Amino acid sequence: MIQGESERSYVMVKPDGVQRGLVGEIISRFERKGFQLIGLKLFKTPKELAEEHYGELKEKPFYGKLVAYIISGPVVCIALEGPGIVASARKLIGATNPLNAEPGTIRGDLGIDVGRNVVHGSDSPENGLRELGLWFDDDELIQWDQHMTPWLKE
Ligand code: IDP
Repeated sequence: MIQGESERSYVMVKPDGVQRGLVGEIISRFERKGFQLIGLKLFKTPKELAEEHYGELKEKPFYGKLVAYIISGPVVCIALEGPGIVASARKLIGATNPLNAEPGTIRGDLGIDVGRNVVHGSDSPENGLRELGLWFDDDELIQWDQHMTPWLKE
């Protein structure tokens, strides 16, 4: 039996991940884990959206460079659903600084610089919903029956 309510998380392949050809690898890690994909698009981020998404970091010294990095090329927006998805996605993604991220995590396996850390994942269920609202229109999120469910959940 799987514990916990179903949650939603906003995961994003950042411009470095797209440029490096890591989109398939990153989506694949979440698919193989068993989480359900409910939204997916390649997207060129408007500056205002990047600023709003990272609004909590406005006072940080790296904020300007962070926004510039996020709008520097296309990103891949990924909406995922599942029990405990938010915490689980954060574990799969690994620590913010790839040099501190455990091997086996996305950042631990695929990066070396905190300013180029390949992927984003929401840090709370509330932020998951907030971020999905920022990056996706309602009609871009698809409800569908995952026929694998009986093989994933008791
Ligand atoms: P998170 O992405 O692991 O949740 P946050 O602290 O929310 O980490 O920071 C958001 C993003 O800001 C990071 O993913 C990274 O791209 C960038 N960032 C965080 N700390 C630094 C830093 O010290 N230098 C440059 N960029 C940073």
